Amino acid sequence: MNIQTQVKRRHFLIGSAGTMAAAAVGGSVTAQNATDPLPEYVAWKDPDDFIIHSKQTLETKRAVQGTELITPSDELYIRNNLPAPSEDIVADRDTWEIEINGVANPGKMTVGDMKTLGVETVVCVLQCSGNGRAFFDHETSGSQWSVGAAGNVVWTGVPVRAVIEAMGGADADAVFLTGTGGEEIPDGLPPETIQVERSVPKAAMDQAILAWEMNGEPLPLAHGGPLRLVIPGYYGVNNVKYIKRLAMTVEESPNKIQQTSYRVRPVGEKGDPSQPSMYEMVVKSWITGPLMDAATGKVQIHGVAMGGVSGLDKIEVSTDGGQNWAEAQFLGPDLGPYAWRPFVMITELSEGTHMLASRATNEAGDSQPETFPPNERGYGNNGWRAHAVDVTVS
Ligand SMILES: Nc1nc2c(c(=O)[nH]1)N[C@H]1C(S)=C(S)[C@@H](COP(=O)(O)O)O[C@H]1N2
Ligand SMILES: [Mo]
Repeated sequence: MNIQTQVKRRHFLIGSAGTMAAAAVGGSVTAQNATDPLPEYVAWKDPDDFIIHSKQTLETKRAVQGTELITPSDELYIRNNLPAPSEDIVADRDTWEIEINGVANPGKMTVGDMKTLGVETVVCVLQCSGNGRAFFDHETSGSQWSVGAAGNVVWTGVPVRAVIEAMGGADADAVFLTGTGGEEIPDGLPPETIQVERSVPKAAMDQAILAWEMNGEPLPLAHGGPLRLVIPGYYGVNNVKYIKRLAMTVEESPNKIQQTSYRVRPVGEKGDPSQPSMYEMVVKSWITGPLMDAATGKVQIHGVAMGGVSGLDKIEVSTDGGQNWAEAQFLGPDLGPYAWRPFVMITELSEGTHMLASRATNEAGDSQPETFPPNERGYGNNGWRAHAVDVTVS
């Protein structure tokens, strides 16, 4: 049996339990067979590139990530808490209007207006808070992501600070930058229970942009077009898609997704606002090949590494389950502190089973721990052991 069968089997077991639990509470998760066509809004993606957890949850396959410097848009994972809005909202992109509050001159601004204020390009990892959740031993509700709820993306848009300045500057007492998603909330449901609205510390304004372009093309609806808030270095959920309101606020959003969801707490405890919110990402890496059996002799071990909110210092690889480590090489250019870097190491593997692991260290001096402590929702896993792969060489 090769590693892929083992991993799949484990994920299948955990995954089906998770899906059933989610369906039981929310009723909104629809199990999807891999043979079903992809839903309309993501029909331009290739189902073979993904593990399809649900219509709103597509995970990029580990092998597909390979040594890609930039994740092509059609390979990027998808995570929607609510059904995506209609394609109509990207029909005339420059007329998309967002409301801006918590500034000296509150009002509305269109994407067309924003394009005259300034433009920046930033490369950053987009990663779901639950990426790596499937590797925890305890039972977690939520999508059983392994490594594929992450990609490295080129975003282009206007710096948030330019927009805030154009509106006369932020209110002096503002503490947070709050973005609201443009999904329609079904009648009868209190918006605060399901609306995607996230608040991040206002210091994130230093790097935040409102993006209309992804990987050099107009931002696809599925990834938040016509306009998306991008907070480089912050977990996926803070990167609000189809943003319709941006506000400098004194308080965090009262919505569930801010108050009690995405909170790190011990296993068995409920979420509450006193617990840490999923904001800044941490140093992390994983091997993307080989994942299956290999032949004896020389092999190329490769993967991807990210520093979180700091650049990468080094990446090490172990072929013996973490007893010995050797430095691997980064491949291609360094695209900044928020981007990931592919890495490779060419080595010789003898006959037998080898546990291949990778461990990244960032410029701040943080290294991946051997094991990341379990937490109720399975957020933030960057333990190197859980991300290792067993490869049998014969
Ligand atoms: N408006 C809106 N923004 C959203 C979401 C959403 O459901 N609605 N999901 C969030 C979560 S949890 C993640 S991980 C990322 C996923 O982005 P992607 O689908 O472009 O990969 O978007 C975030 N922004
Ligand atoms: Mo997410």
